[in-house]
Amino acid sequence: MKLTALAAHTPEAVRAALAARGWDAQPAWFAATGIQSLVVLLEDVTEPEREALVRWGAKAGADVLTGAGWALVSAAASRLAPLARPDRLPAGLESLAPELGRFLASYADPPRRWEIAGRTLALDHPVLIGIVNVTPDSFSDGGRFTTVDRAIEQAERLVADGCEILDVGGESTRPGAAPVAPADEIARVVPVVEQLVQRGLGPVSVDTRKAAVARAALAAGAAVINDVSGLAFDPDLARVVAEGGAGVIVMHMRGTPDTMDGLAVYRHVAAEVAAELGAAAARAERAGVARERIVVDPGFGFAKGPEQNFRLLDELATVVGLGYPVAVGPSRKRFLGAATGRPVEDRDRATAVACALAWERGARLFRVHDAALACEALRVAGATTSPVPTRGDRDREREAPLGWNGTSAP
Ligand code: PMM
Repeated sequence: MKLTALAAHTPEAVRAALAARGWDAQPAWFAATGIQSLVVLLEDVTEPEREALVRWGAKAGADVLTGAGWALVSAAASRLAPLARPDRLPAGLESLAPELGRFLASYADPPRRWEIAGRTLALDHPVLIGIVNVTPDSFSDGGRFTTVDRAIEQAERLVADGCEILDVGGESTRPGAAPVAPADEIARVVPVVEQLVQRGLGPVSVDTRKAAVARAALAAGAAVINDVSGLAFDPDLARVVAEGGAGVIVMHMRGTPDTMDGLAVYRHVAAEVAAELGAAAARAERAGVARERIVVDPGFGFAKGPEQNFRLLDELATVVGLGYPVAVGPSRKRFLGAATGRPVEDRDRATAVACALAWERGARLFRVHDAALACEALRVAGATTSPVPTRGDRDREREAPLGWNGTSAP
């Protein structure tokens, strides 16, 4: 007998090994994701639930580590699947099914599209979002692109370098930055949005926390609102997004740019950021924003210190597990300087590496200042993962057996 160790950090190695042995794309993907080992952390677990989990674990061959009120469960996805099915669920674990079902469904069938105003963006490859700052005090552009002409010039370069979306921002979110009145922010942002749309550059996203700015931007042709406050700053913003049929990026932060550094206290940063982001995305859905229009972003650098940013980058799969497409914006941020010793104007290589790592952990959109380096890094990263079978592949393989999570179309 001959032994070969396969890589287990993604289902890719198993999928490729099965494909090399003649399996079709869909069953190979099903099987590879099904035998992938997953670890879920359960909290607010009652004592009877804990006992039921331990009994199930012993029978199912799953590892269960528990303490008062919590359990860590490690098992192949296909072994966890019965816990999400009311008809196969062991007695006493009923409260687990809905959340686990949602997680397993998005794990087996990650979102592949993002609906924004007027179009659908495919997420089967890394999507670059180019930053067009029209603030006089943005920390990394140093205010070089304050006029419309310069913003357009910058946007053209970003598109030429591979950006598919342009993110226009008229308010600096750096700690200590002067607040900008909505009318001033509109005056900065709207002429740039209009020009970008007129020239066919875009789709255009607008980085704002304010409903009035979002409304004006959408009327000018923007397709996405990017809110660094995670819909917490302006209670009307989510409704404006919903009414405008726009896409939204819901970013995680705590407090405001002026108070956030003091709020960077976490016991388990990835789990807490994911929980808070999940609540923000649920707020968007309650306000009428369709799930397909929502992207979440862990908010690197916002209410996080360097170590917390690196933990979050490493544990990004926890945010991906929420089931929304994930955007990241590590571009030129301080934590990259902390690791490399490089000043802000020399962090594009570090940004490109961070983007590639984030792709491998499941991020699909990347907000960057310099697109050329990030694009190259992401082409390499993207080439290491073959896409999940598309609907077309599935139609061709309609005769395939049911998936491990009990659905015929994962
Ligand atoms: N970072 C900044 C501003 N907007 N939006 C999203 N979605 N994600 C981010 O990480 C993010 C953001 C701050 O950086 P900048 O001032 O260089 O644009």
